[in-house]
Amino acid sequence: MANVMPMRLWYRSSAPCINEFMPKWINARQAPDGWEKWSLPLGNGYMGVNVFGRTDVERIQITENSLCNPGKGGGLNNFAELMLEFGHEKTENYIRELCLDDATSRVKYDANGVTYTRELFCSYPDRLMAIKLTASEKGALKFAVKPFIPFVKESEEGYSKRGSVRADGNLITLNGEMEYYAIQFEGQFRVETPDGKVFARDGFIDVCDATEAYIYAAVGTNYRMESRVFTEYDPKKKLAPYPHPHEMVSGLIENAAEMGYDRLRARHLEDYQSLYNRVSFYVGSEGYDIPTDELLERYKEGEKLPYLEMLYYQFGRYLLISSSREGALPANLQGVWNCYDQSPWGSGYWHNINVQMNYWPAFVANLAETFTSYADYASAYMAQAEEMADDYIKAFFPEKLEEPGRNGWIIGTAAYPYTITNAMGGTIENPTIGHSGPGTGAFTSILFWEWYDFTRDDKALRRAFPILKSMSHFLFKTVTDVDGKLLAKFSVSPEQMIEGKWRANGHYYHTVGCAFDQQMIFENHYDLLKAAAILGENDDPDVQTAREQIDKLDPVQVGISGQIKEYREENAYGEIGEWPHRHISHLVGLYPGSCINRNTPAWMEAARTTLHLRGDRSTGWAMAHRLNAWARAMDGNRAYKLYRTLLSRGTFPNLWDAHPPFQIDGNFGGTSGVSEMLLQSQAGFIDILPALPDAWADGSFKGLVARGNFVVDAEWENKNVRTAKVTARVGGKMRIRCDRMKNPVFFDEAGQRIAAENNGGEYSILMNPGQCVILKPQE
Ligand code: FUC
Repeated sequence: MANVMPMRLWYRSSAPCINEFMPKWINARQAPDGWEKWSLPLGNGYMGVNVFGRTDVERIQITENSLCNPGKGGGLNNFAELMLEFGHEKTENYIRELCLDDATSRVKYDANGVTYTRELFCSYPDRLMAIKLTASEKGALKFAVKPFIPFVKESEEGYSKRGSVRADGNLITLNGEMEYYAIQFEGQFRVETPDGKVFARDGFIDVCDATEAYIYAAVGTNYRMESRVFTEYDPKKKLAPYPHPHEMVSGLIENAAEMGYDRLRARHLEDYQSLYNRVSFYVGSEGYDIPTDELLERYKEGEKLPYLEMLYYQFGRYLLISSSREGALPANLQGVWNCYDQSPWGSGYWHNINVQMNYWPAFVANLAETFTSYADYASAYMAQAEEMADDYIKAFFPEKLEEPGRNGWIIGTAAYPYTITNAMGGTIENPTIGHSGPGTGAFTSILFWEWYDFTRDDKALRRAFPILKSMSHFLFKTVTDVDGKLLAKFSVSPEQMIEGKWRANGHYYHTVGCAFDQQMIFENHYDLLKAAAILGENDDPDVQTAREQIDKLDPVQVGISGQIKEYREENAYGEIGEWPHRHISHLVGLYPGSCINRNTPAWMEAARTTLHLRGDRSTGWAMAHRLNAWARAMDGNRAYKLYRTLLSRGTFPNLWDAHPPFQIDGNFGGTSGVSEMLLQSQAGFIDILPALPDAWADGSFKGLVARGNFVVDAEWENKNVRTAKVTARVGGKMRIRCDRMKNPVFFDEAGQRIAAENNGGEYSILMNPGQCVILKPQE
């Protein structure tokens, strides 16, 4: 099922590139506006590519997520810069685009009476980037292919980066070593032209007299996403057993040359579209013919431009497919895109909201496969996470310490491809600097339950169960009996500060039983109980303890302002901490958790009050979290307002989310928020259009997924659902509410009526795998 209309970001000028083309200009943390705000991202999980679309010297920047250099507190490094020198200064009819329908970037312009085109994509099945270049006149294509290694540092002790670039025939090989983790890296660029000439020079290749040319690029390092990388504490030895990437990269490049561009492209399309095409979303076409930067500007002025709203939604799905694929590292804080020497926050996997938000759209927006890379990452770090739980319990609850490896697992805020950190965000020796409580682990494990709940895949359940169980086992130890309640001790609501003026002079507030930790512990135990019931593990000792403890967690308390209390000791809203804080950690039970739902009306009301009091304006991802929360609070117009705010105040012209700086979490949170407006299922039934705004009075969606692995389509007019369709991927009891359809009647595909049980507007039907039912209002 294709989208109702083409989805593309497009511009009439190239991305700016200031002081370009010398490695020395890309200074650490210097904001290279062109890259962050204007370049267009491609990716296949294994590599990320930013295309500038320039005509004088094209800049194509390449990222590989394992090339980390933790020197000076940073993390991910820029892998390579590929320059294509055309020398076309004066051009006409310029256009560049990123088409989401085929995950392809294109550049087209006229220079000297010739039309030049470029087409670029990153293929997951063939693990490479491919570029096709053409000229409208025979032999008019002439350019130099010049890759370089940015941020080479020969002399920085302990943190050096060395490398060289060699051209031979039609192949350029770039390789080197980054000292800290002894990372060996290699990239290859192969140039092909059916009718032109290719000359290898000193580190680059000249192409001339061509009408058509192709470049294939593949990159790799000796990194492996395996346990030993995390449990080996000597950075130099982490990658010691793994082979140099040369053979792997050579294999990819040879395969590319053998296949040729058209086959590579067909394989790319087949792979990409098998994921992307599953979902369509339509609420109006206005804005389609406006360049994306102008579209965003006009949107900020308040124009109604639904095309941008659809585009941003699908862009989030596109980015997830492009940055999170099985076999590669998961999507980090910037997905798989980084041009810096020291990337912001090290491009880490930040676990007090950011990395979880990356995966919030995965299940509902029909991309469950993208979660596999995070699940595999978790399998790799789990042994270290268990060691850290041992240390943590030893330091804080020595009386509860069990044998090593028997204390559950823990994850703190900061995590990277090579190491994770403990739950306080600080060190065991100095826990006072921590800023996020033990709930961060359960904030993570919730994704594993959702993975199963949305897919109903036994394999996912078998992976989720031990993760939930071991997390509960750890959490049992972190709670203390206080007047009959079990409260997390050393509890911290992520990043909330007290005293001083905001960050200046302030410090993190440490307490007992804050809402964040209590709600997350509750959700983990609850998910464990559901998983255990399915697997017949009800008698497991941890499951029994979770059952005993769950009712004593008291996850939601309402204060005198009618708010959900962030802290038990708080009376009125905002008494403790920054009242407009970006984190809304006391609402994690509303989203992504589900203990606050439409069956708990008093809590729901308190959640709304809290959202009002907290305010809408915040950083990129924080607005996205509010959007999801308002959708769960079933206020469509307010959710829509948040979506508009996110787009207007937290989005760069290339539609990347602006924390600022660029963080990809807000993109993903935006996509999940819109999905939540359209479809929810956390309260035990499928809820169609639970938060539909007036602005989307007419529209349709196809392919969203509800828990139970039911795929849902709907069409509506004047906010009334005209027809909806539910397809059972795995079958089972389907429960549904569709308050926007009067007296729904159920049909099979042949138009035969199907009986449904009606329980106060909640209908249920037992469905077979593959079966579909269609809902229509009674005539
Ligand atoms: C969390 C947030 C910050 C930032 C950082 C990467 O700690 O509180 O705002 O997004 O992650």
